[in-house]
Amino acid sequence: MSTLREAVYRSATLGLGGNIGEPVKAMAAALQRLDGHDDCRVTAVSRLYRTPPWGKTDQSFFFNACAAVETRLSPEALLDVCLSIERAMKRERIERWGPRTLDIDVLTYDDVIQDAPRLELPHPRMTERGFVLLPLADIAPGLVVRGRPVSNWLLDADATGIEVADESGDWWRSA
Ligand code: PH2
Ligand code: MG
Ligand code: MG
Repeated sequence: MSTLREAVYRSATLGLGGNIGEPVKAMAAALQRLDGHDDCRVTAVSRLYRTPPWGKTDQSFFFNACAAVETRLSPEALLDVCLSIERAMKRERIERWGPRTLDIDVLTYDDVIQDAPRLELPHPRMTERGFVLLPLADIAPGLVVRGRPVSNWLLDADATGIEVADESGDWWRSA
């Protein structure tokens, strides 16, 4: 029996976003693929948000959402699955913080804190971004990140211009 099969399921959260092509379709397809993965299941998906671009502001609005998954993959293997899904969705990325078809970030993995160059956990900028905290608060308001619950970080976050684009947590099953 392989170690992979014996591993217990761990909880992780993911942030999804995109602003070129058909980002909602790409995000939905990505979540369906993750849910269909042998070592991964999607346990909750936030509402869908339309968000002003952050960092580099002269680009289109983004769509953003967050998901909770249970996985028996290691953090790095989960990241690899996310990156391969990004590639499969023909991700195009020209510059840092610039337009992209699909971005999937591993936000948290259990209570793992690591500073590894490939994957920093928790995601280093998640606690300052409204486009991450608002959707994450839909599905995990009590999740403690860097000593504070997500709902509490949200109080300090700038949510200007962020709108709910789809009220249901089911948008990803049909898109
Ligand atoms: N992602 C970025 C940079 N800026 N802005 C919004 N609104 N949403 C994003 O997902 C986003 C961003 C880099 O990953
Ligand atoms: Mg990102
Ligand atoms: Mg990314």
